[in-house]
Parts: sequence; C-alpha cells; structure tokens
Amino acid sequence: MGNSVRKGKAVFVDPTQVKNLQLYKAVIEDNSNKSPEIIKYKSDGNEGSEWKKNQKTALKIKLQEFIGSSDIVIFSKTTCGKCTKVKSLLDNMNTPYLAVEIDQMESSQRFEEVLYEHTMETTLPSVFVKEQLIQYDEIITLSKDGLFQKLLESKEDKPRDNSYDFDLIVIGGGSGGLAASKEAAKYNKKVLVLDYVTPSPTGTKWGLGGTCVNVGCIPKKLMHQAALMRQALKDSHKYGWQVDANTVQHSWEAMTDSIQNYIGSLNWNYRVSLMENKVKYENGYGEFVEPHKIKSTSSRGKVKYFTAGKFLIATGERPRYLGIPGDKEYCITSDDLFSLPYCPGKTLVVGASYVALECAGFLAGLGLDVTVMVRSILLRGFDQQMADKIGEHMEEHGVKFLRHFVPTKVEQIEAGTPGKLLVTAQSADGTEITGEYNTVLLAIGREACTRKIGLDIPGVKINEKTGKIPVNDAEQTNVPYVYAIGDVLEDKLELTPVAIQAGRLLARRLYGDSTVKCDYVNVPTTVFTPLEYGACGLSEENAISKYGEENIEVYHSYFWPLEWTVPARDNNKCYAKIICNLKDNEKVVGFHVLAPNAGEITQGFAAAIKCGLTKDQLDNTIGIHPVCAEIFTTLTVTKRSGDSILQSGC
Ligand code: FAD
Ligand code: NA7
Repeated sequence: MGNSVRKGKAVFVDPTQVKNLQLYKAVIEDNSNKSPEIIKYKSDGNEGSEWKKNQKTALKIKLQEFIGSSDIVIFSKTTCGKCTKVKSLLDNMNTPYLAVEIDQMESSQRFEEVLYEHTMETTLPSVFVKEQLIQYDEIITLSKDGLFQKLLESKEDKPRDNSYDFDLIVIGGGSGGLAASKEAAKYNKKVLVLDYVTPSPTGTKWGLGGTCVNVGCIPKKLMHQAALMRQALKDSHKYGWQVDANTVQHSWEAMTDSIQNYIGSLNWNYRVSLMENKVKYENGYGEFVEPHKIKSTSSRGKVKYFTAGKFLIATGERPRYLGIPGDKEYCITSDDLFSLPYCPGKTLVVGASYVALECAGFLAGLGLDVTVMVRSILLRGFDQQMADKIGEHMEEHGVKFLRHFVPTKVEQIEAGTPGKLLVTAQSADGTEITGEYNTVLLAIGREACTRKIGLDIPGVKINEKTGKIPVNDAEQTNVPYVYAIGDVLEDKLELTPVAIQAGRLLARRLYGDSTVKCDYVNVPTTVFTPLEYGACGLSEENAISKYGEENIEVYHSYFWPLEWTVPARDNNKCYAKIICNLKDNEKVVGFHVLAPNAGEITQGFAAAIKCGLTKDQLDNTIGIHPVCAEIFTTLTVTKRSGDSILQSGC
C-alpha cells in the first residue's frame, strides 16, 4: 500500500474551480503528500476559455487521477450510510485508502455524472481497488467471511497471462511519442503512453509534451522573439518612434512567467488531446522488466506493470555534462534556462552548436554580457560558410567568442540568484585562462535516454558509444515488435517535425493500410540565431564530397532587407546561396539563407526542392517585391566566377 495516502481523509482538488494552470499542476503533483484537508479554489474571474470548454474533460482526467492515486479509492458522500460502512470497515482493518467526498465538491453534480459514466453505477460508494471497481455488496459479503483483506492482497499489479494489456505502449510523451500514440488510437488500438521527466541536476522539471514544448523549440523561439524586439526598439526611432531604447527595461521574470504560462496551457492541451483520443496516459518512468512487460514508476514511487504486443521507444535526449569539477553543482543547461527564476546575468555558454549559439544569441539580444566558449568550429554539420557568417554577425552584435578552449573546472565564488562563478579553461596548447561569470550554460550536446530503460531485456541493440538506437527504414529495431522514433534514432535529424512525421507514419503502417515511410531527405531546418539561418538539403562541403567540385554550381548573393535600409544597419550580412547539380539539369541540392524570418522563407522552398526544383525553374519564378525571398529568383553570380556580390541598396 502506498504510505502517502492517509487513512480515511479526503484530499480534493476541483479542476473546474482552478484557474491557474501552474497552481493546478503543482497541486495535482503534490496533493497526496499534503496534510489531509479539503482543498478548494475559488475563481479569480480570470479563467481561460479552455477551462470552460473542457470542464467535463477536466473532471474525467481528475477522476482517472483519483482512481490511480491510491490502491483503494472510495468515491463517497459524507451523508451516505453505505459509504460510511465501507470506510469504517477499512478503518477497522487499519487499511489506508483515499476517500473522495463528492458532496464536498464545488461541482459535485457534474463530477457524479462523470463518475456514473465511468462506472455505470447509480449508487455510492464506488470503490476502486488497484483501479478495479468492486461492488459494495461484494465488499460486504467478503468482509463477513474475512475475505476482503485476502482480496486486497491478491489484487497484485499482475498482467493478464494470455493477453496483453495494450496493443501499443509508447515510452516517452514528447513530439514523436504523442503523435504516434494518438494516431495509433485512431485505429481503435489500445494505446498507453508513459511520460516522465527526470529532474535536471538543479531540480528543474516540467509537464507533458517533451523537449520541444517545455525546454526546446517553443521557449527558445519565444525568447528569440523577445530579443528581436530590442533590435526593433533600436530601429524604431528612424521610423519616427520617440523611444529611447537605452532607457527601456527588460524584465527576465516577466518574460519567463508569460512563456511558462503559455507552456502550461500547452501541457494541459496535450492531456486533453490524449484523453479525447482515448490514449491512456501514465505519468511514470517506463522500463522493460520482461520482453513484453514494462514497469512504470511514478514520482512518488508508485509502481505499475503493463504489457503490450508492440512497443515504441520515444524517450528523446537530455543535455550532456562536461564531467569536470563543479559542472553539475553550478552549471545550468537549456533544461534550466527557460524557466530560470532570475536573470542569468553575465553568461558563459559552453559549446558551439545550434543550441549554444541560439541561447547565446537571445541572451545577448536581451542585453546580457555573453561569451561563447568554442572547442573547435561553429555549427558542426552545417554549411561552414554560413556558420562563419553567423559567428561574425554575433560578434559584431556584442557576443564574445573564446575559441579553442574547453572548461576544466567551475568554482563558486558567491552564492546567489545569480551568484558568481569562476571558470578555468584550457586551450589545446595547454594555455590556461580563468573568467568570472554569473551563469555557466552548458550546451555541449545531448545524450539519448536509452541506457536506463531495460532495452537489454527484449534485446534491443543500441550503439554503445552514442546510446542511439539503429533502426531500419520502417523505424523497427532489431527486435521486430520494438520500434523507435525521434531523437533516440541513430543517424537521423533531431527535429520535432521529423519525430512527429515518423511517429504518425509508423502508426499508419502498423495499424492501417499505409506503406508510406518517413522520408528523412531534404528536411528543412532553421537556426534561430539573431540573424536566422535556414537550410534545406546539402551543405556546400557535403555537395562537393558527394558530386565533386566540378559538378556543382553555387549561386550566391548578399542582400539587404528593405526594413533594415532606413535604420541603415547590417548591409551585406544577409546572404543567399543555392547549390546545383550540373549533372542533373542544375537541380537544387542545397539551399541556404541568412535573413530575418529565414524559417518562413525556407519552408516554401523546401516544398519546391521536394518536387525536384531546378535553377531554371527558380529563374522562371516571378519574385515578390520587396521581400527577402525574391533574391532566390534572381541569382546570377556563381561562386566560381568570383564576381562581386556586395549590395549597395535593397
Ligand atoms: P522528446 O520531445 O525529448 O520527448 C521524450 C519524452 O520522453 C520526454 O518527455 C522525456 O522526459 C520522456 N522520457 C524519457 N525517458 C522516459 C522513460 N523512461 N519513461 C517515460 N518517459 C520518458 N527542434 C525543432 O524542430 N525546431 C527547433 O527550433 C528546436 N529547438 C530546440 C531547442 C532546444 C534547446 C532543444 C534542446 C531542442 C530543440 N529542438 C528543436 C529539437 C526537438 O526538441 C527534438 O527533436 C524533439 O523534441 C524530439 O522529440 P522526441 O519525441 O524524440 O523526444
Ligand atoms: P551538438 O550538435 O551535439 O553539438 C555539441 C557542441 O558542443 C559542439 O559545438 C561541440 O564541439 C561542443 N562540445 C562537445 N563536447 C564539448 C566539451 N567537452 N567541451 C566543449 N565543447 C564541447 O549539440 P547541441 O546541444 O547544440 O544540439 C544537440 C541536439 O539538441 C540538436 O541536434 C537538437 O536536436 C537539439 P565540437 O564541434 O565537437 O568540437
């Protein structure tokens, strides 16, 4: 029996009366550890429309949470004789249980309706033992014979022997796992999705939805937007606004509050959407304990077991640490940054790939003193000409770069929010330097979450060095009934839309008639550095090694966004480049753009590239004037020619 449940007391949170999503989440997480009391929240009159819309769903979710929150749950009324009898029976047996007193609820009638829909019982109490409904009469009869205690003991969390609990169990409720589970449920399959966030070393945790929504794409892009606003403020006086950008203040706390509130609403929507799609959700850490059986452990240590015919691993990745003195004690990662309750101040960003540069970019854009410590090159894996241009632009906009250094230790000089840290670093030639920072942000790559989920039990092979899972072109591991998608995959792009697409298509192939496989070629992507970088297809280096330098033609040009001409800034910084295969009708095999809104530009061209876009077709496309993307319809200068591509006007 879970010892967190207090005997005979009701702990109640009425979701329809809770208007603050963060508070609701906190209460749900903590409620069974709180002192036994009836908790009610009054409306602050500020409720979001989704709360009204989803009241019934909220109650259904709450009902399921109650049922799963204790080994014995009694839905009762304080005035009901039968209810009192069952509670006394359990009290006499000294057996802990959770009593939910419906008549104490603000929305008791609606909750009763939802309970009725669930149990099809018109009378109370409704007693659940290990999530199974037990009839009142059965309890009384058994108790007379002294058999009720035996019943409790026998109701172990054992799976049925001859059939699986689920058709599909998905481990990981992030971009890929949620997409796959909802799609599979559309084919009337019984699907369970487990999601569990292991807190970061500094204790940060978050809700349902995985990396992208909580600690990735979403907060990152919103903070990037906050930083761009500062540049817009600076530009605004040339457009007639009487704003002194130097006196305008930015509040880190206000920004993170707004962003976290939005994320809270997304977490909630994911819960509702799973419910609507009839996907069972468990907030538990999943690991294999038998080839077709997993164990789910909740944050309170409650263990459940589930079996399934098929499994999908979608556990994603978590930030890597340096393994030097002071890293886990004093450094943060992107997992902590987006909900950091205080402004990070003077920041050292360690690492030089896109997470590092994006974070450094928006922190500097918000006005902070930012240094990036680079071990070797910027943006490994991306087109290096574009990477260098991004670095130059960031440097011109105040970001400092410490090149060819790696940190060797981090010490605390002063505790605080932020405190003060002393970082010692060493270069390849042994030179040692030190520097003081308020915050050290590690962005040195991510580790696949595959080593602690018992993959050896079904015999799923991982790449021992990287932890990544090799799969065939149908996302199937070496064990035929175990599949994997998203960031855990070996040699695949780590992007949200890729995980979603792979998950959806997999479910359609497994349970529908589809044979369509995920196409990992020519996937567009954007790096949200202050000057955004959009790319699709091959980098120039990869095009040269694939086709040979003589067989490719590179067309390129600088350009000046019209909006930047009036404030007279950053001319000859935006850059467009396409790489064409001369042996294939000048088919575009690489597309690269450095521009404001580069992601918006790249998305459309990616569709054209998917359709086999050639240079000739680009030339025949009429541009839209005056926009940045029109440059791609007028590219004439080849890199080979060495002709000037500098612009004097837009
Ligand atoms: P995830 O979304 O990471 O989900 C995995 C889930 O499984 C997590 O909730 C995890 O807690 C849970 N889990 C792990 N182990 C277990 C277990 N044993 N039991 C139960 N649950 C478990 N991509 C883009 O496309 N665009 C961007 O702009 C972008 N920006 C990014 C910025 C940052 C800072 C980062 C870190 C990533 C960014 N990404 C971006 C990448 C994107 O977030 C990932 O590619 C995507 O989230 C991968 O989805 P997934 O389903 O594989 O894993
Ligand atoms: P990446 O793409 O794996 O890049 C890691 C970066 O960190 C890269 O610049 C590395 O330099 C650098 N690095 C790695 N180890 C160290 C040490 N020990 N010291 C200093 N610098 C180091 O990681 P990201 O976090 O940017 O992105 C990973 C994924 O997360 C991405 O694909 C998205 O899906 C989200 P190197 O070039 O190896 O010298």
